Amino acid sequence: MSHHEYRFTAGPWNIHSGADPFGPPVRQEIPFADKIKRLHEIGYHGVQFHDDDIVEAEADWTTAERTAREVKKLLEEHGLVAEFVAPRLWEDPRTIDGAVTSNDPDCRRYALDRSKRCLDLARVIGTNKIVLWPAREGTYLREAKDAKLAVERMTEYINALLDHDPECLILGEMKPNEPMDQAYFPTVGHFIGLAYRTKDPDRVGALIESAHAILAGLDPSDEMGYALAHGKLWGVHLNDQNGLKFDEDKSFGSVDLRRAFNQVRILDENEYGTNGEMVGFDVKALRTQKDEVCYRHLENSRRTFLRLLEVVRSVDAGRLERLRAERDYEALDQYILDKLMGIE
Ligand code: XUL
Ligand code: MN
Repeated sequence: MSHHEYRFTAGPWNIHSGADPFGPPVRQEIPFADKIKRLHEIGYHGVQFHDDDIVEAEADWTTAERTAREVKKLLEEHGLVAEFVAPRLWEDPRTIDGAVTSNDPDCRRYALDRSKRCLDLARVIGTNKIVLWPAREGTYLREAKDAKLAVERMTEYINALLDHDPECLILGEMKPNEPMDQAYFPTVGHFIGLAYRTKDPDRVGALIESAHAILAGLDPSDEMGYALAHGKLWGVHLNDQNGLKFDEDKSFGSVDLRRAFNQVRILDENEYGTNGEMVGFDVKALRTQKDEVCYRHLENSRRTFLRLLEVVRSVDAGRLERLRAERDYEALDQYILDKLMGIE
């Protein structure tokens, strides 16, 4: 097994002032340039963006291009790169009932135009990856939209993006619910099925978020295994989630260390990262956190990943194989628990 290095990323939204649906901000807003500097200082290599993290969605293209160049320069000053750009298709009034799967053709046109612009922005900032989190591509009630048509519309939309930029890579980030009651593409399997229906399946892959898999009642490392088997795991959003609640975006490993261990294990066994993939953390600071320690969740997630990596790499592969062959899964269970407790 290779012992390659990992490159870590996070988005500017992962450093935030703590407002939630029930209360106002509790920390100072931090200027973008300060976030970038600090991410570098705490061992991060790249930044993930929404299109409007770079420049307002309404800005004309000349302004947008200039601003994206400035942001790229800022990244370069700190030795950072942009990992991907994601069109934020869930805040505009035109996407209230979905962007790609809206019943209204004008709304679908808006979503497509904005996504094409996102591809252009991605190129200026130095990446060919865009991430699609289909936030409102679902329903609150079954009769509101046509579930079969939704798949056709998503396929057409992706085809149009593939045409727009022949070099782009499209990464779907699936989540089963929130803000919608039911999403049309709740898991990575749904999206990969759709990827094969597009005109260039080799350029359509996935980003897997731990919390989203858990919300679907699935194990994140198994979801990663599925995408890896298709050669389509091009991004991750590692975090943690305490059961079926709102999307908590807890620090990686905070709830279930063994579940985190298995994510690191499958990534490392498959040499994730050797093809330019990065380890993204989509984590949120607890609202109780004070200003001076508002990067702790990012520092901790990285630290936990690297510590678990040591544990993963210390697993005795021969012993594991023997226990598998003997089908002594009780002994295997305890071996892993002892590893996690630092006994073995
Ligand atoms: C939503 C989510 C998003 C995406 C990027 O749950 O995870 O932040 O990661 O659009
Ligand atoms: Mn995410």
